[in-house]
Amino acid sequence: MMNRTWWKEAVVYQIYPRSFNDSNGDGIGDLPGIIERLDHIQSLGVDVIWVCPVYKSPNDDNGYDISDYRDIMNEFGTMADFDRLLEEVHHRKLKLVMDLVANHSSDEHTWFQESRKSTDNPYRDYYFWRPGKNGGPPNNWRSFFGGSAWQYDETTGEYYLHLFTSKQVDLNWENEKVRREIYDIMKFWFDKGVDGFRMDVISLISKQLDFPDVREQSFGDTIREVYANGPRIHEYLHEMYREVLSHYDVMTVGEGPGIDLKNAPLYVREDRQELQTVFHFDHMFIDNGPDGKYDPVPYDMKRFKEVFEEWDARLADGGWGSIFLGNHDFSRIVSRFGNDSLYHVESAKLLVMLLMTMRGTVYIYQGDEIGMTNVKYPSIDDYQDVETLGAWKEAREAGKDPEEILRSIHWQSRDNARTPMQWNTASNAGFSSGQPWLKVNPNYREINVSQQENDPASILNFYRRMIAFRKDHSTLVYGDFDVISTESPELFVFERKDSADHFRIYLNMSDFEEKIPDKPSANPVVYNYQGADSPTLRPWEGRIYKL
Ligand code: ISL
Ligand code: CA
Repeated sequence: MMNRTWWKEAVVYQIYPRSFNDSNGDGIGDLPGIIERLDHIQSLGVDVIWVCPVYKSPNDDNGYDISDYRDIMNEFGTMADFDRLLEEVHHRKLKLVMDLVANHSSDEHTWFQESRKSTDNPYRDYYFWRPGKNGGPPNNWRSFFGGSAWQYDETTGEYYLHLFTSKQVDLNWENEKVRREIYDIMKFWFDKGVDGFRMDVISLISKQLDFPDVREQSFGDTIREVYANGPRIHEYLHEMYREVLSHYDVMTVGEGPGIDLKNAPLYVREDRQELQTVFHFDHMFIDNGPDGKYDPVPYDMKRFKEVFEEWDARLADGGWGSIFLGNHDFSRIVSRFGNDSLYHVESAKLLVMLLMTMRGTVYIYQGDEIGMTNVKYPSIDDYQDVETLGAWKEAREAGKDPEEILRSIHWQSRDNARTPMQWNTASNAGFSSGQPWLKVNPNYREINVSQQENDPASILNFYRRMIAFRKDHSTLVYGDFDVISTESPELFVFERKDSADHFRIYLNMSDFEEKIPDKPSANPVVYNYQGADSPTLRPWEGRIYKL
């Protein structure tokens, strides 16, 4: 019998603060803006809010480059605003989870400002400094965002390591003082009453200290084999648990490039006392081609189903899964996994049926509750995301056709998920009275919260119903998950069952009709079309039967 906890049962709503709601007209979402919209979040029936980084930051990567872990980003407000947010969230019986970015700090953090001064500075060893080799960097490691992972620094004539941008400097966890600093920061926020952390690229914190050159292989393999899952990772996570986490009733979810089926239990099995859950990306990288994310190949739905099946089985006896289809780093779910033109409403509803019937803690990302879609900016100049701009630069240098690169950016850019939240039909979608930092998606006139609010058939109201349905049936949280094999790759059929209930879920993830194999005689209890007694599933039709 699985032990039951609040964080296993939680439905989490993820906020990207910069794009959520701007309260003062400077074009940037902020903390008072979030407070203004808490009623909306509460109305969904979710339990937890996860906010992407809100700490002081020069915003080279929108807050994932922190210059002061105990202060709030100027554009987002003040610590008083944060305290009020936390209070308002708790007042509504919701919980607040923050983003802990501890693999790297900003180069503008005082630790790094000190560290770069001299080779014998007390902070030198907070980061990885190495001499160059043969007139170049210490090894051939590439950054996630393109180019070398090493930056030369003139003051001392050495290079420092940065797996992301050169303003995101990798912290040296080998140094016990660094680990203490991070643990103290965690305690600072827990003592304020914060309810947990999503831990950014936590799989990367332990480095291979001999910094071996990587061989010719895909970047994904390099991450898994060289950058992630380093020699001391589990020692550090266990120490963090002992020193900090074990003293609080909080939730933890480690973000993990390079976390795979094989090593995941080492991170999350309860007896290991490390993390409660992780985000893996096996279903998110299926369409990456040989040259990675910006070289996409068609999505393989057979593989998609397998990933959910394998991961559930792997974590069934020890550990706990995370269920998500998108976040601030990926395309919009209805554009990527659904059909955002012909079957916009149907497929958006089907996707929330999928999310709310899987085993694991469920995450929904801002805007998905109204079916926000990808954006197609006409020019590269409209894009802001460092990953997108890095991919553009590399592809241009490799001589690729600009039109072709732009097409893959339309499909894959992280900015797809970062366009301002579409609240209503007012200018800038009601997000801001000023010029938004990133252009709004022009489809806000058709897709927005206020238009869906009072339409009982809207995506928004279907999200509310689906979330409530999950909350009413603990079988959907804890029950066994069994995939039923089908001939059609696009037909996803599975059952959830325990002693209380037995559900069979049919999801037609295609633009075509599908015959329902083994159709139950009773009527479905949830469905996303009007009327659901036909023997075939219409395009993107989903049905939940109680057996
Ligand atoms: O975004 C990705 C794929 O497009 C991932 O490879 C991503 O870069 C990786 O999962 C790490 O993401 C996290 O850390 C980054 C930050 O840019 C992302 O926003 C964050 O989610 C560096 O802090
Ligand atoms: Ca603002």
